[in-house]
Amino acid sequence: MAKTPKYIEHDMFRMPMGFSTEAYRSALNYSATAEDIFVCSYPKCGTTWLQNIVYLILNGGVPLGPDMRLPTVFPHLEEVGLQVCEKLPTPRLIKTHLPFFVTPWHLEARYFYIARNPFDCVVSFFHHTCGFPQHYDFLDGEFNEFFECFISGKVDFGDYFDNLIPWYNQRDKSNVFFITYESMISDSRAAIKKIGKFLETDATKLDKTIDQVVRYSSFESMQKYQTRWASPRIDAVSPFIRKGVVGDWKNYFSHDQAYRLLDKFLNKIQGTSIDKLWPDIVASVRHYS
Ligand code: PPS
Repeated sequence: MAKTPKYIEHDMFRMPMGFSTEAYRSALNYSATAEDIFVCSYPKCGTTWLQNIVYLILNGGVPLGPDMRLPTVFPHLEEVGLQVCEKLPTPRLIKTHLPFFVTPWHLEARYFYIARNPFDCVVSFFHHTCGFPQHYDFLDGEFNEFFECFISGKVDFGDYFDNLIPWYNQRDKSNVFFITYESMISDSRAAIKKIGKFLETDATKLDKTIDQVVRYSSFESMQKYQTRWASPRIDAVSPFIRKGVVGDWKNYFSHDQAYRLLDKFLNKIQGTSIDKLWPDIVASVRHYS
């Protein structure tokens, strides 16, 4: 029989096994403050990369030390719960995969949202789901099985589009910064400058440290220090910083899968301008054989 990933459910919201109900429920009651900086996303869309950039900019280009972990200084709200986040120094740096409507909101808090095309997202999510057996029990899982879970929205943190669309609709708010993984890949320095501006970092100061921010947030640098990005209590069997490219989906998708996901994409994004985020995606699927 085909193997599917296992999850736990909190109030009909799927989460990785091991994430506690108490932490999840308390996360929903976290009171955001004016100084908070959130990095929000659907899983596998470049969250860790953006978190590291924010951390580096605020830390003057100095990277995490060898004994430090990103999840300690920039914790995942619904994984650790409210109390851990309340104890963070100001500004509190908080990661979340919660949908917009339940993300703790403050008019003056700052919210980054990073989006990635769903085709590459599902591939990365597949590797992640195989790579954390204690969370999903999907060690030797197959892409085809995971694809079905993803396209029906039955994966942890819910349906990709239910996360993306409401956040996309907030993109013009002054306290929201919306960016795509693909734009960061095509020009990370330009992205870092914009991120710095949103963080109100003095431009002259950022000019002095930007080379270090670029260097320590590069794929090569982040791949070298894998243990810094994952929580210490987790043993991954595959690397967290895996491939870092655009278009890897073509190494996994069948023709049928590509068309089915494109169909869902086009249906879901009707009435939005989300297609402009990834202008080549429709053509590349239509030419995919
Ligand atoms: S998680 O578990 O939801 O927090 O994962 P997330 O960090 O959102 O996404 C992981 C993917 O981001 C890639 N990544 C990077 N790409 C380019 N440059 C840098 N510096 C970088 N850091 C992380 C990571 O490799 C995962 O994508 P895939 O496609 O699996 O490589």
